[in-house]
Amino acid sequence: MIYHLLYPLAAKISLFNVFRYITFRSVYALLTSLSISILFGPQLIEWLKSLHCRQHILAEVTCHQAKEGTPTMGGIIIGVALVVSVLLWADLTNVYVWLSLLVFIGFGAVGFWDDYTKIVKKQNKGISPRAKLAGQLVVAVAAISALIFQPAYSTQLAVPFFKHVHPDLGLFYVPFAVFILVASSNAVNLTDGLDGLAIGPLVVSAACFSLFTYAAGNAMIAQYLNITPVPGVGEVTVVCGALVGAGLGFLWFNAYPAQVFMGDVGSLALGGTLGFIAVLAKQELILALVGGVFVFETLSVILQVGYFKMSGGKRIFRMAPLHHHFELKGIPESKIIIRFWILSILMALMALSTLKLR
Ligand code: 57M
Repeated sequence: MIYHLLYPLAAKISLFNVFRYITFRSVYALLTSLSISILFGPQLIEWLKSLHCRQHILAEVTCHQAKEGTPTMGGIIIGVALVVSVLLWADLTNVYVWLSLLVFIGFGAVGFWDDYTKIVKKQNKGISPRAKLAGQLVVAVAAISALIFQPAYSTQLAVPFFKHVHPDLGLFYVPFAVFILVASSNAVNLTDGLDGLAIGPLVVSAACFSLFTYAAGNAMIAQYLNITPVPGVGEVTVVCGALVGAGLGFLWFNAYPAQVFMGDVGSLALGGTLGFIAVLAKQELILALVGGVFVFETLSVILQVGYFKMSGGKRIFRMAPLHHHFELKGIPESKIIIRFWILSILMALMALSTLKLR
């Protein structure tokens, strides 16, 4: 709204020209969402406490017993900060901006449904995995179907390292992209098991994708870097900026020892949105490197469950997802978290370097 209100004034006062720039608005989107989540975070935590939205810790998770009763569903503050900031700073005539917000809200609604069933209705297991997956599929299919009908959007796939390989998946792009959104949503959810473990790499990934969306949306940069141009997607950089700010603001309270957890309302929404931004930027495959921490965590579960079934009860890790393995080895929680953050930064830098390795 600020963009729509103030940029037209540039015709009279040249200073307002600054609102034209995606970079400027992305930085202010970041600062706005950061301020909202830090300023309103304490109120939200008190509100969640008053509604008894508190995490129950299973008895077998001995090293987490001190966390019993920590308020959860803090992802709501990320959502509020993100939506307000994007509405203020983005060009609201841009369809990709709206689709990104709708993906966040859609996946967030599925997570909210699960949290509500678990925490408010006290049904310990929440909604069934099948219902959760069905909800995620509905949101993902709707978003990707809307996306491929955009005239400027191509169903070609960019393959990292190979600048001339762009297979056109045609209609098969829909199931492929839907898989990315759902997998990314669940991977962030699995990772969200230690204080700041999911939101740290999420902020790093969103920052990294802000560069990819900016580059894809700028014809000259896209041509120079030999990446698929997506006219209009540069505006999603504002969404990435708002995500980084909202995530950092949430981390303020979720940092070890956490005052609040994000809940599925946060983890499913953030993961789905990250996947969608990778699809928008036409960097679908590189997401596996940018979000490498989420991939390792998910692979550890797949390997653990697969090996457990095949070997008749043996395990590869002491416990999956991977962060539990390190905890059970006696590594302090804060050390595991910071090491995962370091890995995440390294992998994001490697992903950015692929822009020149083609
Ligand atoms: C949700 N939820 C956290 C919090 C957070 C198939 C199987 C691997 C599934 C997996 C699972 O259920 N994962 C999804 C993980 C939970 O956090 C809540 O959930 C939200 C995210 N959805 O926002 O509201 C607990 O995580 C801890 N936590 C923090 N700080 C945070 O900032 O410390 C979360 C956020 C919280 C808190 O303790 O209560 C979770 O871990 O449950 N299941 C598992 O991860 C289980 N693993 C397992 O069973 N492994 C088996 C097999 C099946 C692979 C094995 O290795 O043999 C673990 N879950 C728990 N304890 N709770 C086992 C140990």
